[in-house]
Amino acid sequence: FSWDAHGGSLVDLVVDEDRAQVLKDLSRGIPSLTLNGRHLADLELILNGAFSPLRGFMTSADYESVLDRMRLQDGTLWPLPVCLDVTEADARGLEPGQSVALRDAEGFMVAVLHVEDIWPMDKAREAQCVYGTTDTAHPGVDTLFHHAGTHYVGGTLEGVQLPLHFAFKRLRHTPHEMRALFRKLGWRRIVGFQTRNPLHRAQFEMTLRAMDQAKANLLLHPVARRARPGDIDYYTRIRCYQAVSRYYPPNMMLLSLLPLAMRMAGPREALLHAIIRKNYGCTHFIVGRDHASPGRRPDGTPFYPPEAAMELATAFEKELGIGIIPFEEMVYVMEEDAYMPAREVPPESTVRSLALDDFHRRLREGKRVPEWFTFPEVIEELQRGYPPRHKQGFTIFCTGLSGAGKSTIARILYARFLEMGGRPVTLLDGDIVRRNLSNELGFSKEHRDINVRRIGFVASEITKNRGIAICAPIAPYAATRRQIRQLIENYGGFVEVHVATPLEVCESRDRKGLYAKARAGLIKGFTGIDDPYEPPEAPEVTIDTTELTPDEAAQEVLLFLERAGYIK
Ligand code: PPS
Repeated sequence: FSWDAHGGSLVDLVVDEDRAQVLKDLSRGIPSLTLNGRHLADLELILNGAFSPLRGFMTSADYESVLDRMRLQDGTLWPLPVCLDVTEADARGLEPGQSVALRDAEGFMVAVLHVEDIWPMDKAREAQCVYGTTDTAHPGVDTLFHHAGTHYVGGTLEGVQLPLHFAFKRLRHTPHEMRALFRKLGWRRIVGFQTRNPLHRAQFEMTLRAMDQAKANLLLHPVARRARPGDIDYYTRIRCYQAVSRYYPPNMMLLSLLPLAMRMAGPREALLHAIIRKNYGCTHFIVGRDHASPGRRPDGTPFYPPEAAMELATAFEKELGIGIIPFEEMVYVMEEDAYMPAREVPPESTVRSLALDDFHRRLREGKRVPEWFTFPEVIEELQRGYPPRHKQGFTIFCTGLSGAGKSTIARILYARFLEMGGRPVTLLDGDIVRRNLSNELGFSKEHRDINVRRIGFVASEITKNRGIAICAPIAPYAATRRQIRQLIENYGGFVEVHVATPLEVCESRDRKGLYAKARAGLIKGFTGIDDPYEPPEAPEVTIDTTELTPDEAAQEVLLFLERAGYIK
């Protein structure tokens, strides 16, 4: 046990007020980079010392060394790259020796980067070294391939002010603050627990057991970001931790939030998690089966063997200088009405378990959850945050050719939802949107995409606030529709309705006379005539209105919504 930080002393890169003023003056004459959430999370942990001994974003020499041998150039153990990726255009404007202001989305300057190095990324090599795969089903690989720039910029940092957080301020600590608090409380042995899921009874009992084993206090240190799509939103999750905190014996644990951008890199990430906790002053760290797991490949096989993280962390336990405690699997034993380590369950006893997916399904369907599984306050929070489908918001996204019948179906649905009541409803018909949101746009691919993305954004806000958004644009491009689906599914349902009336039928109807004009060459780039329409591959509902009345067509959508549980 020691209060040392990883690789020496604890880093703190936030400068004093005088220097901050110098940097602010300097920033007027130097280029700026706007950082995304993932960059800012890394930046915060570098500046506040959680990533000690790093003093900036890695240079290519450290980066290569980390990829090849999990060590910085000076030999310090370091498992994952911590790099700043930029676009090619930004990279072209930078050169070594220059300073750059790093800003958040609002333009607020967080730090100054003194550039030492700019180099093109070799994404396939990095993916292979860090994640052991180039399969983009891995969320870390997907981020690298699809959401990162083309170049890395390395160099040392001077922090002007830590990135701002407005929520749960009392639960945020830098490593310096955390250590000071431990000292004040007289805590000398502290076991850290990293999590990105709510704490149910099994995890709660496991932490108690780990505390017992290490004779230590607990730092419950959850990640305060959504780690991967589909995770529970972190505000709800943190309210759950606050509720569970009250079940620990008095003065035995602290809850603090970690703004970590998880890579889901399994074993290598487990090492990083241990390093961070050492820097926060923990003496022990719990590593689980499937620690920082990216889930499974589409074929069902795991990306990493379940024990790999545990084995790697234990192998480096000495060098890390933090005790690694295996996550003990706890199960509920009916006869005892208590949790016990799975290994210690007497034969013949009745063990109860509920998979997390089943638990979430029961919540979604509004079914009862057994008391032994979790705490009543946690159920209440999760039910508030994740109401059953008939109380969630959703978006109906009708797509199809002009004249296919999208607007008519949309208008009927609008009226039916208002008649049903219970949720606010908004109709975002093509014409309404073009008049109110997109009146400056034409029909080029670029403009159509902007138009459809605007619709998607508005629909996502409505869905988030548990309303119904009914959209009816042509939306001819599959990739754009996919992006909107991804955005909206974070908040509620996305029901893609392909109004698949064939071109001949749409053209024979020609209610607006536009097909005739397009055929005569008076309108250029008309969808279906001389502009593409990419049909959806797996829409929730497909309707060909050739033989259906508008009411019959709308009924198809309502039947789907009823089957899927969105309306009762
Ligand atoms: S898009 O592609 O989703 O942005 O299109 P959208 O906003 O739905 O607008 C389609 C309506 O605009 C009229 N219009 C055209 N459609 C397709 N191609 C071209 N070049 C074009 N020019 C004008 C047309 O009336 C569409 O209305 P709907 O309601 O689909 O018939």
